[in-house]
Amino acid sequence: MLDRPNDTIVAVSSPPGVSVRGVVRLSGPEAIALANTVFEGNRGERLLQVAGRHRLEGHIDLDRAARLPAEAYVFRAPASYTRQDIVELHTVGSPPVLAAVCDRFVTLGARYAEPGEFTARAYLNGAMDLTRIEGVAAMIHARTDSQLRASEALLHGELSRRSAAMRERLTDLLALIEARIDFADGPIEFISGPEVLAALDQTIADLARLLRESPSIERLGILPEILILGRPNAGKSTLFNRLTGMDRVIQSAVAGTTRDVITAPMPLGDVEVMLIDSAGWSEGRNEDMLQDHPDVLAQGATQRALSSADMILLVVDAAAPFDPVNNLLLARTARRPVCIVATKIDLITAGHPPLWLSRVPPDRPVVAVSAHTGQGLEALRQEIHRLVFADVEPHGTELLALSSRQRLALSDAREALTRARAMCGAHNAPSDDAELLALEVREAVSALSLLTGELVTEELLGRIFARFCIGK
Ligand SMILES: Nc1nc2c(ncn2[C@@H]2O[C@H](COP(=O)(O)OP(=O)(O)OP(=O)(O)O)[C@@H](O)[C@H]2O)c(=O)[nH]1
Ligand SMILES: [Mg+2]
Repeated sequence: MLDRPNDTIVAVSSPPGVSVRGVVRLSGPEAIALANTVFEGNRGERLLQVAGRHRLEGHIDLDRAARLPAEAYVFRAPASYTRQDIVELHTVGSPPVLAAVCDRFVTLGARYAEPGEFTARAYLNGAMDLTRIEGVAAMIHARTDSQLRASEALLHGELSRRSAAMRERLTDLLALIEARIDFADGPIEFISGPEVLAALDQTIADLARLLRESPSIERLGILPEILILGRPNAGKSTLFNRLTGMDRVIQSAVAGTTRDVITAPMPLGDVEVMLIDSAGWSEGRNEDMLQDHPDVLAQGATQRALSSADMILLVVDAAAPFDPVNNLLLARTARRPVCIVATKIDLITAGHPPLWLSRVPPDRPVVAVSAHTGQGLEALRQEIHRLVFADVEPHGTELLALSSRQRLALSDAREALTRARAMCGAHNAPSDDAELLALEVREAVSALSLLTGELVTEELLGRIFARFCIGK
C-alpha cells in the first residue's frame, strides 16, 4: 500500500449495511477523470470542468437502464484529505449499488483501497502526523463517548502540539550543549549549568504530567463491566434479557438454570456498558462438592467476574423471604459500587415492600423493579449510569488518551532526560561530560520524533494502519 502512492484508489467509505446515503471515495491522479465518466450534473455539468472544491447535484449513470440520484464532491489537490485529487460520490446507501459503482471504477483502471490507505496517503503527503493518524484510527474504533472525545483530541493534534513544544525546547538545548563542546576552549559560555538543569527539569515535569494524566486509549475502549449477582432463581437472567434487549439467556422457574457467565452490551443513553449474567450464588455449599462439578465451575466464573467487575447489581427476589446469603454477598462486594435490585416487585401487594429493603446499608442504593412489567427499569438504568460514570473524566475536554505506542515513546524520552539530569550531578552544574549529556538529550528528541512519526519505520506504519477499515 505504501509503495504505490500514485495508483488511483476507490472504496465505499460509508459504514457497511443499508443506509439512506452511501459514499464512494476515489483518491489519486485519475480520480476526477474516472468519476467524470459516470457522473453528470443536473444541468449537464461535467466534473472535469469544475475547479477547486466543488459540490454538484446530479446523477450516476452505470448503464442506460439505471440512473442513480447523486451528489459529487470534488476536492482538487492539494486541498484535500490525502492532498491528492479526491472525488466523493454520495448516492443511495445500498451495498450492491455501491459495490457496482466501485467495480465500474476498477474496470476503468482504479484499484480497491486497502484498509487505512486514504489516511496513509494523508500521512505520506504530509497532511497529518502519526499522532493524528492514530486519532483517526481511535475514532473509527471508538465505542464510548470518552473514547470518541479522546480520539478527537488526538485528531486535532493536541498531542503533536504538546510534543512539538517539548521537542523544540530540547533541540535548542542540544544546540547550545553542542556549541559548548565545539568551542570548549573559547571565551563564550553558551549556556549555564542552571539553564541546562531548568530546561531538563521543565521537560521531565511536562512528560511526567502527560503520562500521569492521560488514560490509555485502549482502556477507554473497554466497556465498563456490570455483573448481575444473586441467589438462584432471583430473576437475574430475566433482568439481563430485559436490560440488554436480547433473548440470550434461558430464564426459568428451575433454580440453577444459568451455568456460566454470559455477557452482552447494554445501551445506556449515549454510552454502552457490558452486562454480565451469572449463575445463582450458593454460599458455602460448593466446598463440599467435587472440584469439577458444574456448579463449582460456574461459581468460579462468577468469582472471576466479581473480582474484575466495575459495578455489581445484587439481585434479590422481593417476593421471597429474605435470604441471609444476600448479606454475605453484600459483604463480598464491599468497596465496590453496588446497587441492590429488588426484582419481581409486581408480585408484591402495593404498599407492602419487604421489611429488609429498609435495612440495607445507606450507601447501597435499592431500586425495585419488575422485569415482567418494566416497572423501575428506567430508574435502574439511571442508577447504573450514576454509579459507573460518576467519577469519570476529571480532565473534562482536555482529556488526551495515549496509545501504548505513544506512552512508550514518551516514557523513553523521560528516561533519557532523567539520565541526563543525573549526569548533571548534585552541584547544579552540567557535567563536564557534555558529549554524554548531548547523547541523552538527542535520544529524548528522537523518542519524541518517533511519537509524531518524523522518524518512522515501515513496520510501525503497518501496525498503525492495520487498525483502519477500508474506505478510511
Ligand atoms: N413475576 C415476576 N417473575 C419474574 C420476574 N423476574 C423473573 N421472574 C421469574 O422468576 C423465575 C426465575 O427467573 P430467572 O431469570 O431464570 O432467574 P435467575 O436468577 O437467572 O435464576 P438462575 O439462573 O437459576 O440462578 C422465572 O420463572 C421468571 O419468569 C419479575 O420481575 N416478575
Ligand atoms: Mg439465570
